[in-house]
Amino acid sequence: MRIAVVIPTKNEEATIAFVIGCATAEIKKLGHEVAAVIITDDSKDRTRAIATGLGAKVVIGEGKGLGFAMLKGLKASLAYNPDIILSMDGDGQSAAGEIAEYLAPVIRDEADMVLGSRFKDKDLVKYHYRLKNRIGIFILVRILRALTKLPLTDSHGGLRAMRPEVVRELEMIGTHTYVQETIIDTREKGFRIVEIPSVWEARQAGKSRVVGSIPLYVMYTLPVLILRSGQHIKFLYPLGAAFLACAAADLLFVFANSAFSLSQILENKSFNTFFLLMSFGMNFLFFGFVLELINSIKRRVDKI
Ligand SMILES: Nc1nc2c(ncn2[C@@H]2O[C@H](COP(=O)(O)OP(=O)(O)OP(=O)(O)O)[C@@H](O)[C@H]2O)c(=O)[nH]1
Ligand SMILES: [Mg+2]
Repeated sequence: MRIAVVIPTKNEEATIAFVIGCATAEIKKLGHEVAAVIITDDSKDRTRAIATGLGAKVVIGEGKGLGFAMLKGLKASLAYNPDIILSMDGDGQSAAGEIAEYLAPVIRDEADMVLGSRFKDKDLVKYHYRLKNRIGIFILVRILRALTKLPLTDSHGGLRAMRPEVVRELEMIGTHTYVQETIIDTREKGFRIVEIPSVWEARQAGKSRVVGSIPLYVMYTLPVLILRSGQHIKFLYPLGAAFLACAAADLLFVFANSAFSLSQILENKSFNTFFLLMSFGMNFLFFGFVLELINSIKRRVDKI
């Protein structure tokens, strides 16, 4: 089989040679051909130079987030006509020795995408995993379970295997939502997803590039997750309509209490509340409308 490996990197000069070396050696040891190693890169250090020297193709990530970079890298891997595409973090946290276990469900035709879970068995995380990360994963997993109806136990495993069909059809809305949107999109399109237990080593060097700031991460991911859940239709429109109805009621109240005299209406304090309620109502409706517009564009792109 021909296996392509796509590795996202942001300043991983300390580990990239090790990661490329381990992945290619493992794939060859299993009797497969390495179709290509692709670095989807947003680095200011020597990561690109090192990867190029080792024969990897470098796809520039353009600094628009991991999601954008990965989508570009995965699509680029299709040019090498691989039978299976692996994605693997560039910081050495994923164990290349597990590659066979990721390929197996695809080769046995039991899965189209194989995800790794660091929480499916005990003691898979080999270092002190911070509480704030655990809480974040706990929340994200619950959201993903609700959206996909899959019994997932992790959202952020660093190693994945995918059929090229999955990658060919993959489209994402967000630029920072690679881990979540790939699962949601793959599931929506009817592909089979399997989760296997997977070891998670400590970062070999540097520090986390993805979750630098939790508020920023939430800002990037929350609208995309609301959009993909369809909750904007369920909640934003009714919420907007409810606020507008309250605004209308408030206005009637103001009119009735001011004997329909313009000067008294303007002096009535409840008149300010009317503007507040109306502004909330319009904002909820507008946000819902924009999200639905993005959703309909995505559906059209998916069809194409
Ligand atoms: N091209 C590109 N790669 C990125 C970006 N952000 C992170 N990466 C890479 O994506 C991989 C995962 O990022 P990490 O920061 O290690 O995320 P994490 O593993 O969830 O966090 P830690 O457990 O703290 O390492 C690493 O190989 C990063 O170099 C980005 O914006 N662009
Ligand atoms: Mg990492």
